[in-house]
Order: sequence, then structure tokens, then C-alpha cells
Amino acid sequence: DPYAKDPIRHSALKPANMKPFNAEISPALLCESFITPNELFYVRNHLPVPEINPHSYELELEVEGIDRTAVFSLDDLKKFPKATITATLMCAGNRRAEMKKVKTVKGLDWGPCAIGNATWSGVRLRDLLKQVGVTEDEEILKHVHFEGLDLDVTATQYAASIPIWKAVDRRGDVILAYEMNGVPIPPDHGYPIRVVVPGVAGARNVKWLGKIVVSEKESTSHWQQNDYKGFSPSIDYDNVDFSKAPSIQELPVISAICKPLEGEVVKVENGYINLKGYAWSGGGQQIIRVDLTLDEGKTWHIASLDAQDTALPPQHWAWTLWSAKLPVAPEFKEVEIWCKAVDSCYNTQPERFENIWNFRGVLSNAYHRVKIKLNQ
Ligand code: MTE
Ligand code: MO
Repeated sequence: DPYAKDPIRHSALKPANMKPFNAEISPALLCESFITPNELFYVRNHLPVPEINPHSYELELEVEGIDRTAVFSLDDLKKFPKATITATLMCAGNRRAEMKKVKTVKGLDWGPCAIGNATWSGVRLRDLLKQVGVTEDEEILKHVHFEGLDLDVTATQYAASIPIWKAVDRRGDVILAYEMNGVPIPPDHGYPIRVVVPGVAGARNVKWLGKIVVSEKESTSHWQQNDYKGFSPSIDYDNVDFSKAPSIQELPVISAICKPLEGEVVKVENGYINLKGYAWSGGGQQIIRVDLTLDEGKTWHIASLDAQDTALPPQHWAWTLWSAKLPVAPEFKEVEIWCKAVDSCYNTQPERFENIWNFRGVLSNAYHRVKIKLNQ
């Protein structure tokens, strides 16, 4: 069993799959803290967790076409200036289960908690690249590949790539992290080094990083070319041409109601119900507003944004936690809550899943709807 040595996980992580391990916590627990505790952070592994000896660990850095390969030990990496960012990481398949209700999709049944927010510390990728002569002025090499040390049965490693501007830009904030929330990155999240590409789909944030390649071309990995891409609702497995869509990088704006839960019986207090949730946008955009309605959009309420990072767009990498206290009419026995967020580019979420359905169930960011029963 290649998974026999996988780490022991917290019992609050509810698995969608065991081997490889994929799990999320409950929404109520998720919105409890601005910083998601490491042991409660969602896990999305495609392969077994590799065992890596920190003493013999090496990170290779190759620049294609030119003889500029460098190798760094963990100690070498720690000699670079230490950078820290607070960034939300989200799987491109977060909230897939809701899209699946429209029509089935292929992919893990994620609820709204394939997302977490952490403080990451490590080396700036930009600093490392500068050392091998790759800077903002680079003209020929257009992509930076990341290869994990986790292997599939054919000994192919998990890999992905990002466009070079994100890697070399002063405001890109791409970090080769050795710490997550102040401690060494836990095995499930990429020990000893994971690249954090803030604002970009989880899939590009390669864990157990073994090699970086600066290249003229995108990564040819399965996960870059034939997965993690968005398509029209008219496309399915029988007519898809993966080369026709770009790989997902920056994620669109999303939000979710974490409290109350679908189907919950909610006690009405003096005519009001209390709500809590999160909102986030990719590309370093900030959440500027969260709108809520209890009557399918006839009247809207504005949530209060309770916890937010101070960083300005386009470097606002962390999510926003929000809350609201909404009035309900005394005769109501049930109510459906709708939620949507607006980011600093004034982008917002689509109303329904029908029109954004895609056969892989990614970018599943329609209004979040929660139907509850009222106890009054
Ligand atoms: N990196 C490696 N090496 N192997 C993986 O399976 N999964 C990716 C990404 N990086 C993956 C990986 C995906 S799809 C996501 S959503 C995030 O890691 C999940 O990160 P987490 O498990 O730390 O939450
Ligand atoms: Mo993912």
C-alpha cells in the first residue's frame, strides 16, 4: 500500500477520499478563525505523501536552454531573506458538489470548505530566480514549472506551472514556503518546501517541491494540460479538446455561508437570524462587499466584513470573514438565504450554476444558497 506511511489526520477533517487523502472540515468550524489552523486546513493530495529527509533534501533550479542549474539545500534556502504573507489557498474544485446538482460532473465532491487561510513564510521565488539571472526583463522564457516529489505508479511526479510574470514581479509574492502559520509545513501540506502562488488556483501551489524549471513552454503535466481547465456547458468528455482552454491560474470571486447550514433549524432571536461566512477573490483582489438576500433578490442586505487583511490590491491575498444579522418576517417557517461577494475590480458571482456548469466542476462560484427552517 503506497499510502501506508501517510500522516495521521485530525478527526475534524472529513474525507471525500482516503487514498489519496482529500478532506475538508465543516463550514461552522472553518469560519471560526481568520487563520485556519494547520491541522484543520483542507487536504488535496493526488498521490501518496512522500517521505522527505530534510537533511538530504535538495531543490533543483534549472533554466532551460542555458547552463544555469543551481541546487539548494534547506539551509541554503533559509539563508535568503525571509518573507511572510497571509494568503488563502483554494482548490479550483471548491463547492463542486453544488454544481453537480445541476448535472453530474467528474471530480471530488467538495463542499464549500476546500479553502483555508494561512500565514506562509519562506524565500521569495523572485530572489532565487535573480540568483540564476532570471529577472523581470526576461523575454524568452515565459513559464516557471514546479515539480513535486510525490510520484504516481509510473514514477511521474505531480507538476504544474505559472506564467513567468507572476514569479518575477515585485508584487507577485510567490514564496517557497518552509513555514505554515509559524511552524514547519506539515507533511500533508508539502514538507519541507511548498510553493505558495497567492491568488492562484491551489493546483499550481505545488507541495513537496523538488524542482523548478524556467521554460519557454508551459508544464506538460497532466494537471496543467488535461485537468484544471474551464469549459462551456456544451462541452463534455466526448467532445472536449483540452488544448482549447487555458489552464486555470487566478481564481474568480467566491463566497459561502458557513452558518447556518443547509436544512438547519434556526432559532429566531427578536425577529433576527445570525449568519456567518467567508468571501475571497483571486489575483490579489480584495472583497469590498458581501450581499445577502432572503427573498430571491427583491431586497438585499449588506454583511459586515469582520476580518480582513490590511494589504492592498493587487496584493490582497487573504480571504474576508463576514457576518450579518437579518430580519425575518414572523410568519416565515422557512427561508432561503442567498449570498454573493463583490471584489475590488467590481467583479461578482454568477447567479446560477446552470450557466457556468462545466464537466470537471471547477470554478464553481455561483451565489451560495442555503435553505433553513425557522424556529419562531
Ligand atoms: N502538490 C503536489 N505535489 N501534489 C498534489 O497532489 N495538489 C494540488 C496542490 N499542490 C497537489 C499539490 C491541489 S489540486 C491543491 S487544491 C492544493 O495543493 C491543496 O493544498 P493543501 O492540501 O495544502 O490544502
Ligand atoms: Mo485542487
